Amino acid sequence: MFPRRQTSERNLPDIASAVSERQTPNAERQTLNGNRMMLAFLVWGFSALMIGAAIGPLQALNYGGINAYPYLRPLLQTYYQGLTIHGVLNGYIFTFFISCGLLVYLPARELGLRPNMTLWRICFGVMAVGTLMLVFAMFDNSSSVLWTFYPPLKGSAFFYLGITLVVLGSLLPLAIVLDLRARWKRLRPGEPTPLVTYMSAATMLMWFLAAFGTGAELVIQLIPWALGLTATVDPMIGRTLFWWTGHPIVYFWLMPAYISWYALLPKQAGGKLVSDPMARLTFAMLLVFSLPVGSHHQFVDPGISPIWKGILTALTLSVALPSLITAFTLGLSLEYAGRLRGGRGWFGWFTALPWRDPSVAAQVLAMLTFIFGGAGGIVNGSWQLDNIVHNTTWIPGHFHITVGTATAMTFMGVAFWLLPHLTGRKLLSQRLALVSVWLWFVGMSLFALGMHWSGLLGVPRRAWVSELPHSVYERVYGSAHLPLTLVAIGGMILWLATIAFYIVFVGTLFSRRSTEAVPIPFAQAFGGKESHAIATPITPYDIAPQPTAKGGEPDDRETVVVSANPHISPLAKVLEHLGLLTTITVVSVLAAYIPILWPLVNNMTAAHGWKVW
Ligand code: HEM
Ligand SMILES: [Cu+2]
Repeated sequence: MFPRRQTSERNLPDIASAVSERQTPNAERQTLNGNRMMLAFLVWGFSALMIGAAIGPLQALNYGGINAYPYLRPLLQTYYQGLTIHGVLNGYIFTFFISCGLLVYLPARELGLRPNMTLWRICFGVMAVGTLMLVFAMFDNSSSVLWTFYPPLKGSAFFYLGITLVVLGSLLPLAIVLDLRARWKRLRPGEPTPLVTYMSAATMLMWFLAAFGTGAELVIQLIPWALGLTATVDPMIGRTLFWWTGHPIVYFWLMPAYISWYALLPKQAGGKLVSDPMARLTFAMLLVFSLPVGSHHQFVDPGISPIWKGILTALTLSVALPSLITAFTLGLSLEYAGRLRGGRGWFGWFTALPWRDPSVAAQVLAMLTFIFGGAGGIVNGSWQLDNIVHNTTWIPGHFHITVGTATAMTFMGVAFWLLPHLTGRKLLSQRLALVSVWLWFVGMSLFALGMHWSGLLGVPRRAWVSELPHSVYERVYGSAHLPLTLVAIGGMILWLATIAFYIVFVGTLFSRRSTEAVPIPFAQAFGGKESHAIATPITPYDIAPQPTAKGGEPDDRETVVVSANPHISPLAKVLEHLGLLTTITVVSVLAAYIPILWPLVNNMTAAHGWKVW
């Protein structure tokens, strides 16, 4: 429970984390600020990635023609069982746990307010139970339905119930963040929400609306079917509902990484964020634009009119807009930092960045990789071009430089400061951390190059190609020999990267205690017209002297503080209307999905379940 020693919760509901950190014993401080909870999310998430990333290189070897799976029985029966575990643990469990931690912890610390710990614990508990159910259903080989669980492939009820719990739990941070924001607004009426809290709220609102699609698919279609209450299922409705969620999920993967890039990285690089309103605009646009376009994953599906496929292509390109704003705003923020550090000329600022800091190196390399991911995404999102790459290795090539690097490596970079911050221990080795980051970057670049290239040569994704007799493999895929070899080599390098990373991660949990506290690197926004500047640490704002443990004396406290800028940008003011933005999003989702789903609902197919593994 939350200790009541320092503050009476009844009188001072909102200032728990403002209690002097220096005077509070370490253990207590951790409970006060939710450190332990955040650590639990971090460890659970990275444990999932550890299993998922151990399997990934086997899949890369598969494409290189090397079949490791016969040696892995009875742990893994088939390639598809491993691929389901890899996709689910990396794509859902790793990302969701890190995000549900960060999207509560960072806003709470930014505002200096205590998050609703009960809800946050329930969030962790529900997601953890869901994870265990999924792990059970996947490892007992009852549910090799891949991470998209398209019907009529039929997994066990444990699988669908598990994923339902994980999604339900992942929505609870919305309530926590909105509550934090409302309490802050009561303290500072009329002011715009501080940046990290704004971005977290926009992300969670987006995810909340996104979750309805798959939520409906699971509850209405898949769970009753898996429990035997219904005999058949409609695959097209299932796929459409899945992609309602499945497209915006990429923003649930990405926006937490953007939060770090916008609000923390400029400080770590030694500069400032050059535009706070542009950061808000990006998040507002992502909230509105990412929801209605999910069916662009169904360009080759029957039953969706060509007119819609054309509209979806146009709408999808609109999502490029916030990405371009992000590229320019972050590019300029890094250039500013590089020039402050003495960088000269066209590229001198880039080499002048603090490359020896593994957290900075990880995130800047993640951003670089993401440029290629964005470019490939424009191909995928265009109906005509998608026909060339659809269901080839191009697609996993694409999402390994987006979620698999832009997000994953950013989270790794965040862990390099967050672990010492949460535990008070030193990072095990800066050098090994740097090694893991560069290995991941090089390995993923080779891997992704090979995957994109072999995709253009027609190599299918999700195919146990190494199980073919060698002569057949050579005859069918021989022309893609070079790119498939790159895939396999990239996979091996990624294995080394993973090992290096986990030595640092686990080692840090047990390394020696540090004497210096590691603060959260909240960046200041560039001066002038920005809506808020975040400063840390300065004296807290408008908190009246608080009674302390010793009885009534005001103490000198140290906390993260948001200082208001008198020149509030008009853009930030407009974007403050999150309710309105949410309403616009709801209307546009309905406008997109009612016409797509209506013909499907009026022409239902009844498919029986398949178990093909
Ligand atoms: C250790 C590095 C990794 C390697 C070598 C690797 C390798 C692969 C390969 C070769 C595939 C394609 C399999 C196929 O289409 O048959 C794949 C699929 C996938 N990977 Fe990775 N991966 C790695 C890390 C990651 C990370 C970090 C994430 C996400 C955070 C991720 C998420 C996925 C997902 C969602 C799929 C799709 C599974 C499916 O098609 O059902 N992977 N991976
Ligand atoms: Cu999409």
